Amino acid sequence: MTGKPAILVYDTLLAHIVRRLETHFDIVFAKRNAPPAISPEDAARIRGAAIYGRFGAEWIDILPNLEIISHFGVGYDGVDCAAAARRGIVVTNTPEVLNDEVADSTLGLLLSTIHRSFAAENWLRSGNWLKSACPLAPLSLKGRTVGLYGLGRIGLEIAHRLEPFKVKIAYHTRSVRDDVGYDYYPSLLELATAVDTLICIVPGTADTHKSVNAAVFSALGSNGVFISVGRGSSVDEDALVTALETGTIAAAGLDVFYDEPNVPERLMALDNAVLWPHVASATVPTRNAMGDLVVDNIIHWFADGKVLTPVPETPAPKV
Ligand code: A2R
Repeated sequence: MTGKPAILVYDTLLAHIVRRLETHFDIVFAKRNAPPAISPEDAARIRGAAIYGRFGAEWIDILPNLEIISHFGVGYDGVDCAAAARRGIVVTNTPEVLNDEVADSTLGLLLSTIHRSFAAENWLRSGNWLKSACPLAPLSLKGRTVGLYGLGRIGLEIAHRLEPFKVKIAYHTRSVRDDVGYDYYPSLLELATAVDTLICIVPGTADTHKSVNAAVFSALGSNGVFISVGRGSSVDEDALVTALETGTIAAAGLDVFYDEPNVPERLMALDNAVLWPHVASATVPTRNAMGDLVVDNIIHWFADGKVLTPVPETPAPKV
């Protein structure tokens, strides 16, 4: 193959990424969230893909010369890594550069859920303050025990930010960390039983699928607060809505959902839920940093056959 490598790029990808890619590569735009529609000529010349969310066998199978899938985002559960691995295609993601932003946002979501700051602001903007004082928030962060379901790169940053709030911190992962002093629970259910605040920051995998379920909410209890910032697929959303409707738990703050961007009407109707449109990393500086990693992985791959951040399912030489 001669000339610049051709890169498939989802049409809704950050402009910053497209601008940088355009200076090194030929770009073939593809519609995101739609069945693949691409000419056989383009399919044959594409050697890389800059994408996010779903990128399954329907794409991988029709791109015979694909070498690298550079995923925008740390969670790459939408990429069919098994299909990529079978073909020797390298998959990369964007870890680390979003840790601080997501951890900051998580604390914001937790405080907003507990203090109901959205309701207080609505109260002011609706002119209600002129008539009476804003109702008290029913919950407080003070004295809580916060359980982290997931204590990886992002989870640890969340834990560090929780420390100054003087809450107790505990966690559940599959393996105990020897570098933290937080209480470890060998199962999610045991963690939920021990805490009154649960933060979900595990990846979306077959093991975590709908793992935050009715039993977990019941264990969390009527003073319980649930915060979800990992993947919506980890939560049994029907069970969550029921738990919020019936007072099985007190409140929830959600940045991720099972079937984004579709949010169940029952959830929308609840005033004890804070709902964010998957924006925990969504600031210009952080999204640009993630975008730079997407581009740099592709540049390195075509320059010297190495990448910065391969996912474990498709090991590759590292820069
Ligand atoms: O289980 P471990 O020891 O591998 O700990 C990881 C934990 N984790 C799990 N915990 C319990 N049951 C599971 N089945 C399970 N699977 C994984 O989640 C580790 O503590 C954490 C994942 O950490 P990292 O791989 O460093 O991911 P990072 O960068 O913190 O991002 C977490 C997720 C992404 O995958 C996206 O879905 C989302 O946050 O943005």
